[in-house]
Amino acid sequence: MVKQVNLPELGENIEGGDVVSVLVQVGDTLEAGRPVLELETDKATVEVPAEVSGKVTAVLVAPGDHVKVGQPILEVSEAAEGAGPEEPAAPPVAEPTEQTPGEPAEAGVPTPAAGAPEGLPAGGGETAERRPLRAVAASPAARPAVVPFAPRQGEEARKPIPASPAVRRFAREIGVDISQVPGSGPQGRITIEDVKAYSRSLRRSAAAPAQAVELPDFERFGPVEREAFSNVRRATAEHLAAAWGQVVHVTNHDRADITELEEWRRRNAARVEAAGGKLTVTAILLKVTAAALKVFPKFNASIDMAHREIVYKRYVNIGVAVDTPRGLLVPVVRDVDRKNLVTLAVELQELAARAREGKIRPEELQGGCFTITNLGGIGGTSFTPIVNFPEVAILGVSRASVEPVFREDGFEPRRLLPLSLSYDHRLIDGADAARFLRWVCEALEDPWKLWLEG
Ligand code: CAO
Repeated sequence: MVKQVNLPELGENIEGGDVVSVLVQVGDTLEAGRPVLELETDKATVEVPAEVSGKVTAVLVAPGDHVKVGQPILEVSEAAEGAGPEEPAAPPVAEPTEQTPGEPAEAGVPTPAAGAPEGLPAGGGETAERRPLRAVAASPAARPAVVPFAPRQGEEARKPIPASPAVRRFAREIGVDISQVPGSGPQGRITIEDVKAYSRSLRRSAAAPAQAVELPDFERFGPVEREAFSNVRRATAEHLAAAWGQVVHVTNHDRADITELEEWRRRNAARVEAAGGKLTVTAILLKVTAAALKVFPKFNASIDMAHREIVYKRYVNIGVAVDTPRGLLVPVVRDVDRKNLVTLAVELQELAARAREGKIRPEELQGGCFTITNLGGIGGTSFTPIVNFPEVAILGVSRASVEPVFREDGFEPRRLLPLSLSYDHRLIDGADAARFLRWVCEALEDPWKLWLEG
């Protein structure tokens, strides 16, 4: 029997993507789980696995096609044995019926990715099973651009949300946090129209900073070429524009004397290499920054403007910007405060390699509390990194160089590492930032500080 295979649910807030390559052809024998498509979504490029076993009788998509969740991609004549169940198409969003208000609050529902079309689930309907997907690239825009990310708290959280279950389900399906939606009905009751209007306003505010400004006719001055944005580039542009629009950016610069640390690094390089890692400045900075985040918890926080609250994270996950052929990716090293330097160096090397090879999973790009971006391997004396919103600070690292430094007995050649800390001035004062950055510098100069204070 020939079965139509539809594009399965790909994950939260993913509604479809562009086909990068088709990994099967007519006549191929499929096994459930084998990748059939490489699809570039606005979050990641993922390999879509087959959900059925059998023989491919038709390929319904080609590279460059835009495919939506639920759209047919293949036809397969099912194997008599061992065939897996077919993924159902994404259910259409039924027009919800109004019901009695008074359901408990639902918290922490992420907002939609910019550009999710209205009325379509932005991925992850409540009944859809999540499939394991292998991401082959992703952007920092894996985060929603405008994020009322914290749950309602205290008194607020105990108040019922005046919306019917169907309206709440609709909000959940399109990725809207119902607790943020202003209701226009009697006693503030939230209707389906309110959810749609709120979703539209989020998209507008997310897109606003990146909105098109009229350009001059460049061809008047000479020939030009145009190239369409990839999904990743579009999402990156939107995320950074939204971050730029939200965060009140200031950057502090400082320099750490890493002369002794550099000798220590070279002495210990072989040991870390034997464990499969590379003892680099970035790995060392992971360790030092994790300790600094414990000493200065405001840097390990987010701002919840909707509730006028600071959200302190009691975990330390640090993202590291990696330069890859598909663009900038920020994989996250988890629980950095609980790992030794050898483990961190191995993990960093492995994550960066997988990011470059396009093998990072979407969830590995989420959950960061703070970001390190090291351009020192390439060059530069300082820069002003953009805070990876909703984080509140990011550490930029430039190229270490040997310079004459005046010490007690005159000038000495010392290796100095330039550091640039950008932070959100809404939460962090300049003095806080200077102290944080100084602490990092002093810990690099005298690692015993980690024992004493870290
Ligand atoms: N100063 C001087 N040398 C540096 C350095 C620095 N700040 N940082 C790295 N290096 C050196 C390393 O020591 C290594 O040299 P050796 O091989 O002689 O030891 C070499 O540069 C390459 O280092 P690396 O890149 O392999 O290792 P890393 O762990 O320091 O960095 C990573 C890992 C992923 C951060 C880096 O490879 C990378 O991708 N950086 C770019 C990040 C980026 O694009 N940021 C911009 C984001 S904002 O648009």
